[in-house]
Amino acid sequence: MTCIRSHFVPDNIEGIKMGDVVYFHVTNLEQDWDVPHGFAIKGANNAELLIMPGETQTLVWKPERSGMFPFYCTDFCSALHQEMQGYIRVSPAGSSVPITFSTGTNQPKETTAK
Ligand SMILES: [Cu+2]
Repeated sequence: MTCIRSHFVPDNIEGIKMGDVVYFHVTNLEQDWDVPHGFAIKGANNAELLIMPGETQTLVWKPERSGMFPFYCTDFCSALHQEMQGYIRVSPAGSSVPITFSTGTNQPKETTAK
């Protein structure tokens, strides 16, 4: 995943299933040295990331229930900081929902499922 003012790419993710361990590798693409971004998942038990420009950090997450989880920037980055967010949908274990992700729409354009 990448982040730059003021969005994450991708910002809609589904196909994660209960029991999965999810690794978010988040890269801050900012060119200005003083614009860190944060990354947190609502309800997660781990702390958020603080990612400096040019840096990549990893957050490991194990969902504790199925459903929708917002994720969001935790470091004020611009006037549009509050819009810097997205959604992850976690499906029940064993479901057949393929991994899909998209940006700025809920219509998946890309998929890793074949
Ligand atoms: Cu922000």
